Amino acid sequence: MADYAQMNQYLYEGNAAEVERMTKEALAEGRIVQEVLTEGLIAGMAVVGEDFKYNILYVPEVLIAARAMKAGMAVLKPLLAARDAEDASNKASVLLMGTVRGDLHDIGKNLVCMMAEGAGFEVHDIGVDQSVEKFMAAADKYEPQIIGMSALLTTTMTYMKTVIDGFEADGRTDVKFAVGGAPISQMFADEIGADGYGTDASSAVELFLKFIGHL
Ligand code: B1M
Repeated sequence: MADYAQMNQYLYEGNAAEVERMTKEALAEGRIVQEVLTEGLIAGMAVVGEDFKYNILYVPEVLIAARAMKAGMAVLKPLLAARDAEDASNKASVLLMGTVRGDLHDIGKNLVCMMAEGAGFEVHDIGVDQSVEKFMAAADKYEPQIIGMSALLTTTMTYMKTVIDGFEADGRTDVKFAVGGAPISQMFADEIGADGYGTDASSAVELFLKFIGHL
């Protein structure tokens, strides 16, 4: 039987091999992918976040825990990305995703990307620490209908407005902006003129589907 408490503990300790093994084991015994993700991985990372906040853990330990989380996510990725793959009707919809300038957090963004792929979107992930110029250059290249931005720091979340304003000043109003990340709220999204806010990866995908008129 899947022991999520033990899996959380391995993630906390940064034991990537055990997290990977237990993720595979949970799937092999028929646990649903969303449950393994939420209870096995995200719950473990929440404890890391708490202890990081109170200086019980420091950056190196958190980085190692993040590596363990990514090892588990790599096992789930094909399943998340394949879930609704038969719904090819979203295939024409292009999503550009990035974490904004000054911010190196990418785990949540990567999850949003995986689940959007699973919903049939063509996803272009430009990575972390992305400036408005980089978002614009990528938008020129991929012509997205939706741009998703992620920020995990209160010091970087304001840069989302810089990106939205930059596109507007350039007359590019044909794209929808979605924002998300731990410090983001609906109120903040409204304040900066974003078209929508996703509290987690599933609600982000629901929002993307609404943008393209599929919900
Ligand atoms: Co950082 N960090 N970190 N960190 N880190 C936080 C964010 C923090 C809350 C920790 C804490 O104090 N409790 C705190 C921010 C405080 C604040 O701003 N008020 C913090 C800090 C301070 C820092 C540094 C400044 C620490 C330092 O150097 N002194 C530094 C900054 C570096 C930088 O970015 N310039 C730093 C560094 C790091 C690491 C590199 C060590 C590592 C990142 C590794 C990586 O991402 N590759 C790290 C980590 C892992 C965290 C915590 C512990 C976990 C984040 C995470 O991956 N969560 C985090 C604490 C926390 O969030 N509780 C913390 C799991 C992930 C699945 O959730 O990212 O929230 P999340 O994504 C969710 C939703 O938010 C949403 O969907 C996802 C899935 O459900 N979502 C979207 C995300 N993007 C979305 C986009 C959407 C829609 C939904 O639409 C487009």
